[in-house]
Formats: sequence, C-alpha cells, structure tokens
Amino acid sequence: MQDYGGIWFGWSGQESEEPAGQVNLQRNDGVTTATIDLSARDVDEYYNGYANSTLWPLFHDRLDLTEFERETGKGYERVNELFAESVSPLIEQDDLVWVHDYHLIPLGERLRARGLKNRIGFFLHIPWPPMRLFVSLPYHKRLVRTMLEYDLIGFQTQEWLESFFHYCRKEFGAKVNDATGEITIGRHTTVARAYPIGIDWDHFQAQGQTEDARDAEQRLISSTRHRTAMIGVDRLDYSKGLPERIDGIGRFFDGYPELVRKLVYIQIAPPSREDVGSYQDIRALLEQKTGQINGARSEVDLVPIRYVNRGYSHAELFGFFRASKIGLVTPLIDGMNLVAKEYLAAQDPEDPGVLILSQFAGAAQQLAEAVLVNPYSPDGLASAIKTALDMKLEERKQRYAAMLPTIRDENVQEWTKQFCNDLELVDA
Ligand code: ADQ
Repeated sequence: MQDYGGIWFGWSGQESEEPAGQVNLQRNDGVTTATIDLSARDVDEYYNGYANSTLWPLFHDRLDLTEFERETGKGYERVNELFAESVSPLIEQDDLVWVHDYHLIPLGERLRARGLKNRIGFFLHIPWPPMRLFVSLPYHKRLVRTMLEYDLIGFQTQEWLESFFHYCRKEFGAKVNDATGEITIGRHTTVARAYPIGIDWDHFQAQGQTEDARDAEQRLISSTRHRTAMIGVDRLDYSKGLPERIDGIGRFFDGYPELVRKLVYIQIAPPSREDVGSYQDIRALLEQKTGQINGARSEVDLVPIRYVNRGYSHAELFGFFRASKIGLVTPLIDGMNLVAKEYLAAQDPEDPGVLILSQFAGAAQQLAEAVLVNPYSPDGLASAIKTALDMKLEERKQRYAAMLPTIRDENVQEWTKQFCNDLELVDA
C-alpha cells in the first residue's frame, strides 16, 4: 500500500455497541486506512461464525469442525453488504479494487449491485477445497456465483486453482481455458490464475539488521548452549498440525533418547480466534501433549520442548530463526505458509539451517528442496528430524541456494505487481 497509494478498507477489529457504519479515516506510515466497527452480533455471526467456524474449517478439509448455521450465513451476507455500503463512496472511477480473502467473497458482487463499474479483483489466501467437500456447504452455488463477478480471481497455487476449475466445470458446466484461466459460463467470462504470495524480503532483511534481531539470536544461542535449536512459529490454529508435530517430536525422542540432550524444540504459538470453541480445544490439546513429553523427558537442568504462547516482532523472529538449525513447518494444509519462507530468509548463507516442510503447504510447490514430510506421520516427522540433524554443511548450502531465488525474487512486491498488472489487462 505504501508503494501504490490508495486506501486500505476493512473492519477496525473493534466492537461497538451501536456502530453507526461510520468510516474512520486515518493516515499512518504513508498508508490511508478506512475502517468501520462492527456490532457484537456482527462479530459473532460474521467473523467468529460464518468466516471462522464455517468457511475456514471447510476450506481446510475439516468438515468435522464445520458449523452450518443459517443465521451466521445471513450475518455474513449482511456484513458484506454493510462493507459495500461503507466503502463504495470512497471508490473513484479509475480505482482498481482488490478484495482479500474468504471473509469478503461476496463483496465484489455487492459493489456491482451498487453500480460499480471498476475493475475488481479477488485473492483467496487459503486453499480452495475439493469439490466433494465444498458442495456440503448450503448455498455453495450462490457463493461461487458472487465470486464469478470479479474480473480476476487469484489463488495461491495451481492445485487450488485446478480445484476451483473442477467445481466450475461440474456445477456450472463452465468452459475453462487452462492456459489463460478464462472461465466462461454462457456469455459471462471471468479469469482465475495462481499467484503464489511471497514475503517482504527487503523489509525482513532490514529487520534482521536491528539490535532486536541480534539480541534475540544471542538470547536463544546462550540459552540453548550445546544443544541444537529447532523452531516452529505458527498461529495457534488446528490447520497448522501442532499436536501432530509434537507427536512426531515425541516419536523422535523415543527412537533416540540419547539425543534429548542434543536437541531443544521451541514452539512459538500466539493464540488466535480465542472466541471460537475449536481454537480453545486445540490450545488445550497442545498444552497437554507438550506437558506429557516434558514430564517424561525433562531433567533438572533440561526441558526438551519450550512452548511459548505469545507473538514476537519480525525482528525477534528473524533472530530466533537464525539461531535455529532446524525450522519445522508442518501444517496439515495451508494456502501458502509464509513462516517457511521467513525461516529460510533469516538463514546465514554460509551455514544455513534445514527447513522441514509439510508436503501439504502451498509453499511446498515452490520449495521442493526443503525436507518434505507428511505431517500426519509421526514416524515420517521423526526421521525427517534425524535427517536434518545429520545433514552436512555442503548439502545444507546446496538446498538453501536452490530455494533462495524463489524467496528473494518472488516476493510480496512482485506478487502485488503481477496481480495488479493482470487486473488492469484482463478483458473486463
Ligand atoms: P496464516 O495462516 O496466518 O496466513 P502464514 O502464512 O504462516 O499463516 O503467516 C503468518 C504470519 O504471521 C507470518 O508472517 C509470521 O511471521 C507471523 N507469525 C506467526 N506466528 C507468529 C508469532 N508467534 N509472532 C509473530 N508473528 C507471527 C494466511 C494463510 C496462509 C498464507 C497467508 C498469506 O493461512 O496459508 O500464506 O495467509 O497469504
């Protein structure tokens, strides 16, 4: 936004008793933000409800956690209409409009209903589910019809894109041009393509040069001393495969008890979406599993797993990543996963650590030289950890060098440029 100008519009994150739908305009760090508050009912039905208890689990293959409630569905549509009403007066004739993520799928169609003729693009940050799962959503066709109102739809990977094509072919009898991404239904055409998101490489490197980053690195090195540090940094979410990861680490210690003194695992997991029941459950499960392993394997001078339930700045994360010889990123499914890229970006090119990455993260399609694992298999995780621990410097450098161009050059600025250029060019 700093590079492009324009306005960032969204929910303020605040609840107010009787929100007047009033837009609060602010300018910070060269970015203008326009936000509105939501009522407690809207937050409950729209954000905690339909977005995070229906769409999020369903799109992450967790039908067992997906709630189907007509009321929250209505709340989702109501709040999207409220967003459209609030933002439309801010949109000028030649503006590009770029809508982000599953909370806002119907927003483009709501803006069209208000007569907006601008080019409107949409990017989905999470996976697109397989058709068999997606059709379990009541009114799934209605939701996708709103999506087809965008001029350009972006997905993280080819896999999610193809899954969307498959749905459009089967449910709407659409003609799909796989090469151009054109989806034609009757006389209506829209375009969908894959745009893998990247990190802000320059900014992250600059963070790595700060005192906070150096302090964090030193803190970790001095507290782990002769042990190898292995790190995981994830939002506390059931899609991130945290209990499964702890099982894999437990399996590793079972197989190599002599290495308990050689390896320390640091899990940084700030709580998220704490008002949603399934997030309270995952937190309790993770605490229980971590406690079990620490109970069984700790000594008076040693704790095998450090579990930290808070967030850190990107500078501090850079330092922690750099001090860790193994990065463990093992989601059960993930649209992309930026932590995998950040871990690599923080490594010393002359002595890089090893990234262990889930084959089910979108990032695995770009980072094939990571040690790829099946996150559901504790044995697979345990042997990947052993492989990483034993990996020689030469191989670590080789793998790092092969992945470097992707994380450095296919960065978030390129991603923005490609999407926005395409949005300007597609036949609207
Ligand atoms: P997320 O599910 O939030 O994003 P991810 O891509 O890993 O997942 O991004 C998380 C971001 O939060 C990273 O920048 C990371 O550094 C930061 N973060 C995580 N834990 C942190 C902590 N303890 N302290 C501070 N910062 C922390 C969604 C999709 C992903 C997709 C992104 C971007 O689920 O698949 O990659 O959007 O499109």
